[in-house]
Amino acid sequence: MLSPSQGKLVRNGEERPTVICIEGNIASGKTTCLEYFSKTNNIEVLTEPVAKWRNVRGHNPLGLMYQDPTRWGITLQTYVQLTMLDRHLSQICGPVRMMERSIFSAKYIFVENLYKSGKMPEVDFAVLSEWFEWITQNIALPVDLIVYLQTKPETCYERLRERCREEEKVIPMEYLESIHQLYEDWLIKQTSFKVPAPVLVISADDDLEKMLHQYEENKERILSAQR
Ligand code: DGT
Repeated sequence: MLSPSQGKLVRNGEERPTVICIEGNIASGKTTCLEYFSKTNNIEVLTEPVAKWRNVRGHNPLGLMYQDPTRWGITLQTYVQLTMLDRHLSQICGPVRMMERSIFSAKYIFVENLYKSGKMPEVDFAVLSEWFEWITQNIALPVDLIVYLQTKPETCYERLRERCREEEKVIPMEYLESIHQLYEDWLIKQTSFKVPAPVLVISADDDLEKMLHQYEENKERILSAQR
């Protein structure tokens, strides 16, 4: 259905670009993966709108959420949902779009984690879920492939310590373990939520050089958006 040289998919007679989402735990190496592919011709790379989450009209909902998730979880997640929707719907410049995470992982991983860990009040979860369901039932958000960077939570913990992002200093190992488990249930066991596209799993515990080699090896498979 897709020719890598052309990149365009034809579905229901309609030609549209291919959309690939890079998923994985916090500090799993998504940015490195996106940087690698940004050097390839004809790929549009969209990173997560983290800068916006750290500064919306002078406020930092990401930092607030880490300080007091029960109070600020809904605030961050509402904004994450909006900014991810905006990313999904923005005009695609080129035959292939590669984006960091998705509106799906924001809900299935992060909202779910806040709720399951008892840090999000039920009413906040209900309102976010209503929004999410309305969006996904009324707006087409096509995804053709999910690339899951599978890491041990310990690897992410080490990388987090090294990069030292101010807001993330409070993240404990248990948080990364919960996010990891939610990702595994969603994308590997496929027992929790609907998976919107085929999943390509790349083991991402290795150092930078080996990871770049893996991306090189998987490039064609990824760009042809088939398992
Ligand atoms: P990378 O390149 O794999 O190291 O990716 P990062 O760590 O730069 O980017 P990422 O997506 O893991 O997350 C940036 C920060 O935003 C991190 O502290 C986790 C947080 N975050 C991302 N999405 C959500 C979300 O939907 N809800 C919550 N609560 N936090 C989120």
